[in-house]
Amino acid sequence: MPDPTRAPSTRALRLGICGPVGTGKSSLIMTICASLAAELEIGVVTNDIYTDEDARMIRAAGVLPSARVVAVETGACPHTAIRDDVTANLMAVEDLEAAFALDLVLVESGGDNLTATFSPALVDTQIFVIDVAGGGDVARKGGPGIERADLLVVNKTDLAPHVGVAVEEMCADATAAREGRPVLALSRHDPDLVALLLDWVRGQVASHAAGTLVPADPGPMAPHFHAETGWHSHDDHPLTHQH
Ligand SMILES: Nc1nc2c(ncn2[C@@H]2O[C@H](COP(=O)(O)OP(=O)(O)O)[C@@H](O)[C@H]2O)c(=O)[nH]1
Ligand SMILES: [Mg+2]
Repeated sequence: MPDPTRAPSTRALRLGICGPVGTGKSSLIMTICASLAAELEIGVVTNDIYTDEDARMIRAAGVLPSARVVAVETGACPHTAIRDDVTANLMAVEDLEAAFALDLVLVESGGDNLTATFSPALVDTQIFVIDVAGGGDVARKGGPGIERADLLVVNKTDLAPHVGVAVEEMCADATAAREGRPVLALSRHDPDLVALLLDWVRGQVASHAAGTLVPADPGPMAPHFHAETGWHSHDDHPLTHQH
């Protein structure tokens, strides 16, 4: 239900791309840029633990002018930079928006595990990416991103026959976990599936511009373990936990 008190937005849509390492987040960003750069003004913020590897890869792909791709180095706790203390990411997004008249800023999360999600203070909408190579049971394992991200992408469907995964079953599991939220099977090698992704992105940009997009928080990540400090959760105040 659109919120009638929300004014149409004049800033870019901020779209977060989250999910485990290697599931295809940077590739998905490059696909969106390559396909939509003619119709939308796009910028990208990447998060890497120690390097600017993802930003360099996206710049090297030549899908955007280099200055529109900015890297945030997160240190050893990449989920904190997208969830608890989003300052560095927000500054990177706002700098891009100030430098270029953008319609869309894509924020890629740092390589992390199944449990990390973006704060609604940083992004307006978010995609969680899993892939068939991670195993057919990943969707059943749940977590805030799989269950409540605005879109769940089940990626690399072209690999399914090689890794013995039934894509339909995996998507059905995901759909059951998501209470009606959308699930998209995707392969960058399948233009029909890529077209569905692009339509979803266009729809989000349009409803953001119209002021009808209401950011939904998937919720905090589950309690988890760091070797140095042991178990902690991210539902506490950002300043009260240390890594
Ligand atoms: N077969 C296949 N490989 C893909 C697809 N998308 C990405 N990849 C590959 O998966 C690997 C990891 O991709 P990347 O985008 O760097 O993942 P990220 O760590 O989530 O950003 C790379 O070798 C990509 O070429 C896809 O749709 N199909
Ligand atoms: Mg990446």
